[in-house]
Amino acid sequence: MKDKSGEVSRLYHMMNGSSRLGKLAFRAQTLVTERVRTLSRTLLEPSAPKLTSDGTKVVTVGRLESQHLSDLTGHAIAAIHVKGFTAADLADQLADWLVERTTNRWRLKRGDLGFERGDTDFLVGVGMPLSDALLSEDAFESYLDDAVPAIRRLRDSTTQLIPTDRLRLELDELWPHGARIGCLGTRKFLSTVARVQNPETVLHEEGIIHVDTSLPRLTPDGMLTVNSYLRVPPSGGELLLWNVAPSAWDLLRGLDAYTYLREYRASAEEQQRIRSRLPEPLRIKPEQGDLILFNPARPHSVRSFSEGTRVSLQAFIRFARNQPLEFSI
Ligand SMILES: O=C(O)CCC(=O)C(=O)O
Ligand SMILES: [Fe+2]
Repeated sequence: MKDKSGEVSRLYHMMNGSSRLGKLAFRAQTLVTERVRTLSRTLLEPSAPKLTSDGTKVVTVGRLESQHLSDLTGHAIAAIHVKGFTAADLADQLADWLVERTTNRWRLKRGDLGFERGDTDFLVGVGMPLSDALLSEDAFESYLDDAVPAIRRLRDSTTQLIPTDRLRLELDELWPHGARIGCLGTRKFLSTVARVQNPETVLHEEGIIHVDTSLPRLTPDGMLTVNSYLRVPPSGGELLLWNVAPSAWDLLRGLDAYTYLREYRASAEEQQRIRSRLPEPLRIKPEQGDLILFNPARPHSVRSFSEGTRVSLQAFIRFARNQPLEFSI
């Protein structure tokens, strides 16, 4: 451990509840989680009310503009689908390079059994996903140590501008306060992870419905997820996105479902229970080279496919009023 008394240690312990402040936060979170768990058991019963759609749509465009970003961060639209963001030859080149280097598997929660390494939706070619980085302080150190080398390995695999970098440049131009990579002190976060999915790595036909932010709501400050699709299967592999959330009434009724969703519940039964509380999802079919941005506080999943490979670069981007966009953990 390099930095026991430093910022990494503080952040890690804050997130995992071992500093005094962290312990308090952790205890409060545990109490709320327990309360919500009790509610979940009742509210996820078949008679519980469904969440309703807020009517927001996917906007399909040829180029990203400022208006699209303000509509997305203002929750006026559900997603931005940018067609042909990455040229096919570059997408192929990066996908080949990534498929060769793919090693790790993600961890997912399976019922009450806790996190397991094993059958999960994604394999990882570059960078460490947050779920792995937060397993231990050493893992978090390795995540930070490897953040810049990892993106440089990907960048060095081609002479062209990789989609992660192009997106960062465009966001810097489009967002009033610019865009940058988030950091902890002087150490940068990772600006993308690479994901490789094969038919056998996708757990359920309709994927695992989940949310990626701890806040069970859409707020003026929040997070976006962005995916660059480098290779897609001939059929299947759609992104399913549930445009539920903004009304206070929906939030109250939906709190149970959101907590459940945040826990990446992967058993077929749990997925079915979540699905039964949601309306029909929006179905987005990415093609090679497309880029899709949406708020991962909205439930989403990736549909299964029976042949081919699905290779994508994914990043989380935090947004807040009067602040730069930040590529983040
Ligand atoms: O691969 C995708 O289409 C979406 C992946 C996902 O879960 C996310 O971006 O948060
Ligand atoms: Fe996600």
